[in-house]
Amino acid sequence: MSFIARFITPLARKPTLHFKSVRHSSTALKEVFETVIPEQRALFQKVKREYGDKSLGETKVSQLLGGMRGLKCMVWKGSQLDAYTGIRFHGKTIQQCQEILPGPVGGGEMLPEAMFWFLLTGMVPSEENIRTFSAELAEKGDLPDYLVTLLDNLPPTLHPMTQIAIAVSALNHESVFAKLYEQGKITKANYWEPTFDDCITLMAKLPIIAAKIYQNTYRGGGQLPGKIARDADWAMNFSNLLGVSKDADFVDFLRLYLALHGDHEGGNVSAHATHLVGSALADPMLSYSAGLQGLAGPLHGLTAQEVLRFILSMKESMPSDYNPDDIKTYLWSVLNSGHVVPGYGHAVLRKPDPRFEALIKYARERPAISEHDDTFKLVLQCSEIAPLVLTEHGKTSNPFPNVDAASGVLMHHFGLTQTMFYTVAFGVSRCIGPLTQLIWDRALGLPIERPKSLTLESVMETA
Ligand code: HAX
Repeated sequence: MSFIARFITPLARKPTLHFKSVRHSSTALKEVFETVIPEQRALFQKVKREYGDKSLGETKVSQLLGGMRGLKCMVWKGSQLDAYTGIRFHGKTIQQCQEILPGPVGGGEMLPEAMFWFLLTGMVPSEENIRTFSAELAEKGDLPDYLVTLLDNLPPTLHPMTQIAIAVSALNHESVFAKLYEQGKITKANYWEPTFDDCITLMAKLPIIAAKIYQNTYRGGGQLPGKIARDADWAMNFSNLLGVSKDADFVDFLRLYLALHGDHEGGNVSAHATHLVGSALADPMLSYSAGLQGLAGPLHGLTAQEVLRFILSMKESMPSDYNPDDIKTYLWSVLNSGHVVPGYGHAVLRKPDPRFEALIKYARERPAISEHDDTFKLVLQCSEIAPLVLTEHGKTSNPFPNVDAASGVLMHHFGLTQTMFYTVAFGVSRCIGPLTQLIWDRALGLPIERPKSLTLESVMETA
């Protein structure tokens, strides 16, 4: 069993527990989380003490030169990725999470805030826990005036990802952790508490930040079309604030989308960047702003915007009665021009991304998408043909679709057509994994990250 698996398993193996909510859910969540800390701190010390001298395998020069692929160098509590079976959240598959995590009142997809709770504690929240947690997120969901002014003064031509990174950075004005640290009022043993509070504040305000960016960039600014409702869940409030679709399916799509994109273990750029910056005790807002800036890279989250453009331009360049050969020809033209096929490939996965499959399943269950949306049909066909072309091309380690291959086309279906906004929606979701981990980083007292770099000359000498 790997080091990380040993670390995670005791929590994952626990029977799923249900906690009764108290007055305030994030207070309840904080209390539940506090109960888990001693056991996990003890486990951390045990692993450190008993396994500290053990080897997790050698570091190859190819890893040092190749983006640290496969290098085991980080603890991540909530999820772990397997190249073939895909992501597991505390040992649970996406489908199992969909079965056990609470959805909205009246039924629907699992709620992303339930995923937050589950990732943080390893326990399944009760419906009541989640209703009050959603209510607290709503309560804390408004923007301070200075942030409204700041966003209103950014040029609408500024990429929406830059806008969200700026806004999240500026939100550090609200950071309780930063204030208490500066005043010398906290010690290592309780760093996690204000970190927890900041993470909830940040999560609560991300939907309105994103909606404000959408409003300013695409609608000329002014009042948002909707208001935050205390009885609405996190995704529903996001949907209301955006005001792009009244279709109930859109809200449910958002719930699934936000829950699925939240965490993908620790090594991906947005998660690792948040963790790295947080390791210097930067507050959660600054840390997550760094994560968002990594998410804005075209090989990572920005692919969300690239995929739809690519699909639309494929559609445009083919005859209306296109056949599979036309798709192949288009894919080859992309590859031959030296570009990557966006939405395909993965640094770790070696099979179709289960998040892609979950989104496709969602769409297949809705005839308005699966039977009547031509762009979606093209995405589906492409997901069958592109792996063959990429395999023939011969470079890609994983020719299968990743999560971004499906997300954009579904947003497009619901009328969210501004592709540059897609990664912002990803950024609203991605807070879930990195922030829950940041709380654990502080609870476990993880040290500042400082891996070793080598010059090429010293690589040759050492190796
Ligand atoms: N199209 C064309 N070529 C591809 C490819 C694709 N979709 N995926 C990988 N390759 C190429 C790489 O560019 C690389 O070529 P060079 O040797 O010339 O540099 C070669 O195949 C080997 O790469 P790899 O080992 O398969 O993949 P990496 O681990 O280096 O990179 C990436 C993983 C996801 C960055 C890569 O597959 C890619 O660029 N995919 C397209 C962009 C994309 O979909 N990104 C989103 C990934 C999921 C995510 O993070 N979402 O947020």
